[in-house]
Amino acid sequence: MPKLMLALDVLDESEAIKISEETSEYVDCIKIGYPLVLATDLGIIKRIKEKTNKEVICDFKVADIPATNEKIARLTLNYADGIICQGFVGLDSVKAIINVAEEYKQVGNSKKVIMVTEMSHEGAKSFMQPIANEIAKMAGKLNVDGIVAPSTRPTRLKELKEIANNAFVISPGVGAQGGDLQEVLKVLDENDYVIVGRAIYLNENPKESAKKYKELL
Ligand code: O7E
Repeated sequence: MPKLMLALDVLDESEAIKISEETSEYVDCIKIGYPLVLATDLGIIKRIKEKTNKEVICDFKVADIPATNEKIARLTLNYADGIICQGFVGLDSVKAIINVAEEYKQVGNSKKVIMVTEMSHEGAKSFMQPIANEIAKMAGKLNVDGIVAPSTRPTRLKELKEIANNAFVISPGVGAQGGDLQEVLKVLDENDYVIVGRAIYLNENPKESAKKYKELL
């Protein structure tokens, strides 16, 4: 059974804390990205971790030259348990992030590097999909911890998971984006994560919604 990752894309700190505390019984990991960090500050990652005791992954989809990726990774991993980066920028840019994560590992602090292959929205078919298999191959070569692949396209999810076979998969698209959870469950295993955002945090009862997803998983 895959794990449940909450995409905490709300814009208000008290709401973020309330939802993450209410749902923490059913959520395995929390993903925090630009919406919440820009609405508050980077320290929100630490505050949510303290309130929930959950693993927090930071989703900045980092996509810059190696020197800049390194700076972003250093600042982010000071707070987060893992970082999400884009793979299309190439091997050297992703390697710069892996190097920072390895520095943390050397002092006994394990940090995950997760790389996007193909995104879940319609527009990803234009430019990302044609190169996504190559990006997934690079995930294997670089030995990243995880990849991001779409729940909106279970066939592609399966292909990308098979190509990057040493990496776990975190997969968005179930819930508000209409992905078919039953099809996704045929592909993912216990090392992987289903990401759910709006279907939980916009529900009038986020706790009940998180419980429902946890049970379905
Ligand atoms: O559609 P929702 O509300 O369930 O939220 C999905 C979350 O996953 C949201 O934070 C969005 O930014 C993110 N996401 C996608 O929806 N599609 C992708 O292809 C990639 C991501 C993402 O988070 O990438 C890193 C995991």
